[in-house]
Amino acid sequence: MPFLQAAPVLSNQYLDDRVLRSYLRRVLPRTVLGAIESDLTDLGEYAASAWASARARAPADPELVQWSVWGERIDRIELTPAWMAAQPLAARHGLVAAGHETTHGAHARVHQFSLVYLFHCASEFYTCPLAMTDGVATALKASGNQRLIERALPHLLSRDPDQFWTAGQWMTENAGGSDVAGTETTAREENGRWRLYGRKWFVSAINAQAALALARPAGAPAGSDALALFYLEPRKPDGRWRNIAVDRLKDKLGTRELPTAEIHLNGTPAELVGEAKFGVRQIAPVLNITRTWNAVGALATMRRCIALARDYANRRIAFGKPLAEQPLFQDTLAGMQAEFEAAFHLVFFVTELLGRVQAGQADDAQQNLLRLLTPLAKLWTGKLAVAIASETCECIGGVGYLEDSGIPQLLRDAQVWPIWEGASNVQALDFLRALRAAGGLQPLLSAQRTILSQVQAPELDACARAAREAATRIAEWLQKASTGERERLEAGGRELAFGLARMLALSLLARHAEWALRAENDPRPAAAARRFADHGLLRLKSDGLRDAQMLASDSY
Ligand code: MFK
Repeated sequence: MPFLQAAPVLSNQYLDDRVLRSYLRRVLPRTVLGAIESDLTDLGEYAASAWASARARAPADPELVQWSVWGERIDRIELTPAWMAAQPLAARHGLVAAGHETTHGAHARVHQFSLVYLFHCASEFYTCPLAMTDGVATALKASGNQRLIERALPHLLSRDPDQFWTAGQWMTENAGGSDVAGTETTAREENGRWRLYGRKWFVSAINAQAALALARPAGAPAGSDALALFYLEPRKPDGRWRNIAVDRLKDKLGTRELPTAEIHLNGTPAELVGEAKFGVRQIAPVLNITRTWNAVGALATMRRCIALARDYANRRIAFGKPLAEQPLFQDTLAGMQAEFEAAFHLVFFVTELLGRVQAGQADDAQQNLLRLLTPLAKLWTGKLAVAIASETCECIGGVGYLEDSGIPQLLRDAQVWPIWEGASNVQALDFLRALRAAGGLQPLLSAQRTILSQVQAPELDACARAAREAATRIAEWLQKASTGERERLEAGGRELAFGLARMLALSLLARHAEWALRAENDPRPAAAARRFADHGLLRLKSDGLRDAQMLASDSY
């Protein structure tokens, strides 16, 4: 018998998830958990079977068919099998709808994002158009535009696959993805109707039935305030494009199942969402919702990677025993688990806040907290997912580097989390923007005090101390940085954001660990908190602005 390696296998991804199940038991009333648990179990089963079936077939990319055999320009996009399966599944399970339904009150977002977390990897990034659909529904509600609300929301929030629409967010142009002030797409009013002309450079949800797009009304001045937000439906009822040419699909490092297109708008009819300016402000709700999806998707990547590495470690024998029994491997896995577990509690805390804000149950401090934490969660989890996916490749060794093991795809896909929806530095700058609006760290620090007041167990003493010390150091750093040159604060923005995210994540994990010790007699969250605290929370720069300028401009 030749030597064979055993492939990692996934079991039901809900039933097998200690972190998610324990968290839901703490935060959800028993009746709510009872009502949603069979749905979560179904998606957990789907996640496991989708992983197995994807291993059994050749990978497929979507294809753009630009011309019919008869010479007509059709720009048809052929989707992958996983995407064809995802559309009805997403509608039936209410992947978007659950976040907006009132059945479970302020718990709507925890419910929805538990579904998203379980579905993401199996969906092969169908969660991308779903995220934007959620964002567009949220922005339309905020706009108060009754006509568009009545037109689009019954579709965007439908659980009926025949009625369900997805929606896109068309912002990025050649001139820039981060700095949208350079938007060149023009809106012209022709015979009482707005039409859009220009080129959108990264259109992720090209198969969506609706979209929000930024454009500059003809004659409006330069700059971002003059941009307006438009709603459009890209296709006619017969499926033909409304004056849109799909130039090509992007050839991407990862997320290859997701058809991301370059398009030209050649007079596409559109409708103003609000006033004919301040479009960035109007599209901001989309950004905040999709950044939350991003953080949950990054968590899903981490969880998938760790589940595979752990299963593999139980099967793989080296040096006479399973990897899972070898101290250094155990330590490696423990480090990944601790980081993931802390990130999990931060991200799901954000979903709790979002649910409360949406249900009208949040005070000003909680609203500020949500605004501050959304970019922090997106920034930290995006980077962490890449690190954990990379470590997973290494855990699985040479086979983890082989395409058909499915592991390299996790790493390539993970690399998108820190890039799209605003790269890490954009999140850091957005955090500084939100910090200015909130008037400082107070909402964050007082939330942390409340959370840590619930941590009493001696096993968690060191964690609570580390979190408090980090808060003090951050406040001192910020005080100093805020009194100096503006560049100094900006240059330190990324590390400030990481530090705050890790500090609050440790506090939240410790609070959950306290509960798990008492309510579930489970010492594992406390072990995760101790390990996470050991990793360290802060890498604040002392005064590196001049050094950074020198190093950044380095040449021979
Ligand atoms: C599971 C799957 C998940 C996700 C799938 C997603 C697929 C995504 C494909 C994409 O990547 S789509 C493109 C994503 N693009 C971005 O995220 C853009 C990144 N750039 C930024 O976020 C910039 O910060 C921004 C474009 C917003 C800068 O614009 P401006 O106009 O130069 O900024 P300014 O003047 O500071 O802000 C204008 C207004 O918007 C201000 O309001 P006021 O006028 O009332 O003062 C800001 O406060 C407000 N604003 C900006 N960002 C905000 C915000 N308000 C709330 N939340 C925010 N995040």
